[in-house]
Amino acid sequence: MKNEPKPTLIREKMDVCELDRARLALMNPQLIEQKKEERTFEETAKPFIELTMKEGIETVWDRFEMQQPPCRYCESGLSCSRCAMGPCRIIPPTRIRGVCGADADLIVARNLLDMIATGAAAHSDHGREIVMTLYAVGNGRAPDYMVTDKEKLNRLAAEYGIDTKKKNEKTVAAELGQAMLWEYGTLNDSLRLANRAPPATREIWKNAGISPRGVDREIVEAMHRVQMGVAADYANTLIHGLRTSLSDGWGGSMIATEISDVLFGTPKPNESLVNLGVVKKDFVNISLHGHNPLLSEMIVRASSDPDLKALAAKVGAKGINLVGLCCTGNELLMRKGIPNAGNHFNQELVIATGALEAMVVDYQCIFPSLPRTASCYHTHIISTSPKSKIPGSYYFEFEPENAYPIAKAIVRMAIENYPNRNPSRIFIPVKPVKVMTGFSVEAIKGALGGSFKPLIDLIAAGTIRGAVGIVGCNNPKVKHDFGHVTLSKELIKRDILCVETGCAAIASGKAGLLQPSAASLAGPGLRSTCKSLGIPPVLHMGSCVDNARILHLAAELGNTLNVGIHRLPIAGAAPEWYSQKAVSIGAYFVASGVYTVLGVMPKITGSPAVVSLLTEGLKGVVNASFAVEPDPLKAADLITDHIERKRTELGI
Ligand code: BF8
Repeated sequence: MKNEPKPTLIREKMDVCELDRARLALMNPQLIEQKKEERTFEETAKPFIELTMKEGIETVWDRFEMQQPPCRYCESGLSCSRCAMGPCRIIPPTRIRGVCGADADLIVARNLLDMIATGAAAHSDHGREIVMTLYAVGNGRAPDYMVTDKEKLNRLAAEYGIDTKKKNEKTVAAELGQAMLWEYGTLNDSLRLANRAPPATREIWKNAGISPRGVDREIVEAMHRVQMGVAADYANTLIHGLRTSLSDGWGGSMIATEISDVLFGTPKPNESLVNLGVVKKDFVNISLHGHNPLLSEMIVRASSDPDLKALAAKVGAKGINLVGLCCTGNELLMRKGIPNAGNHFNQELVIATGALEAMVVDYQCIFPSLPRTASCYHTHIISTSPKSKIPGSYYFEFEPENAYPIAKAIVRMAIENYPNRNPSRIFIPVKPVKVMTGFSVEAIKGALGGSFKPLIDLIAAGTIRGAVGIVGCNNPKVKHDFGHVTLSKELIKRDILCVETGCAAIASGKAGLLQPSAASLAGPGLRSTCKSLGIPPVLHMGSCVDNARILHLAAELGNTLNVGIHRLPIAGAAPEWYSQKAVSIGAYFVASGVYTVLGVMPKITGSPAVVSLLTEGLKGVVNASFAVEPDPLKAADLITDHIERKRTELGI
């Protein structure tokens, strides 16, 4: 304990709760009742939203209201502030070009490429940290980590052409780590894991000039292109967006997924609980929020440390209770069965339980205002990444070389905060919902008896009409969880299997769709299949980088049938997306041949040419396109029509 790492405070501790309360107009009970219904579709979130409104605790919905109305030029993608000659806005009939000469089409396309590159960078940099840890394991520099899935390590090594004979595990880990790190740069000029795609899909990429060459290479080239005076043609700009996104889906994200499995285990079906009711009244509660499993896996281990358990008892707690949030939560739910408190819009509400001693964050999708929220309670916000030092948080600099001592110090800090809670403010009026998760590609194959052929036979027979990947976030433009849950329910009713990740998967979990018993909500074919296999009609496939699992599954189906991914009766959907990462995901789904329906309009309406390229023109390039449909029932119709069309084309 003497040598345990100590946190630093990023700027000063926030104490702004009273200020925020004074600023937020207190609402009358009728308005609270109305807004509670408007803000979320999740019944178990409603009491917490009500509490925040009654107590004047600021949430994402309040900030969204403060930002209304939005700038309509920004909303349509027609504003540009990339260089110092601007900012510029396109306002016909007079302002039809920016100072640099870029027209509406180019401004919209550059903005979109920027979003794709940002999202691809986020996923891929996360992947880099994971693979650097594997490399460090191989070189004996990360003593707290180990290879958990040896079979996967060897399988991946074989994919990378590494001879594993007569080599020990550490050597293979180091060689595989190095081979993957090379793929981030420019030396290889191709991505090994992209070879998983069916030959017909790879041929399409080759013909379109979008075969991904290197993860960093495509992202850096994208940033080069958005520099003023480089990109000049909107279509040429967006085609590089597809290439960049492929380097994420078949590169950075796939590497993140596969090596996380190697280090922490490939998920297998398991049972757990979700929603805010997973916070336990008399326990030290720690939420693990963000995206990267490197630290959170260590915290899971530290929470079983006998000294820390004894300390928890000493402060009067019944134990240490870990709960996940967002995608770090998805990683832990899939592999370890750690209960999950919710998705993106549950992150502030979990603090309002009054029973959260610490929220530990790594990066991505973390509201920078969390310390403001926490200042209304005793909760510590603990940041851990040098990329995401949050003002008002306690900061431990996470390093894989020193992972376990850091994890222990964090858990200790949470335990020592337990006596500071105010028992009269503890508010956990909801019960958690059961979920079955852990459907990695390997687990799905295992459930099918070791081959994808039975699934293909079921699809060919029409028992299951097709499959849809539902992914992405929460966005205050959509009632929280409404898009995900409504679309999932409608599709399973139509015998369409849903595979889900990220916040979409958690939304389905909270709505009870990740239980085998939800098969009763499915159409007759999907229902009987789920019942005979003992699985839910909505399969949880993991976090957002785990959308690579969905690509891998599509590739397996295409390879089994010997067709390109674009010929399969499958689709993608992101009903409530907000993030740049989701733009990259949507782009690599489409570039891989998967028709994808968005529930929120991207900022592209200022250019009819860009809209037309994305919704129509791409069909001539990658045999797939985007659609935008905010109504989830109409989105279900679009998806069903697409799946039926693909079935007809396949002659099934
Ligand atoms: O990566 S689904 S809100 S938590 S971006 Fe974020 Fe969106 Fe959730 Fe995970 Ni993905």
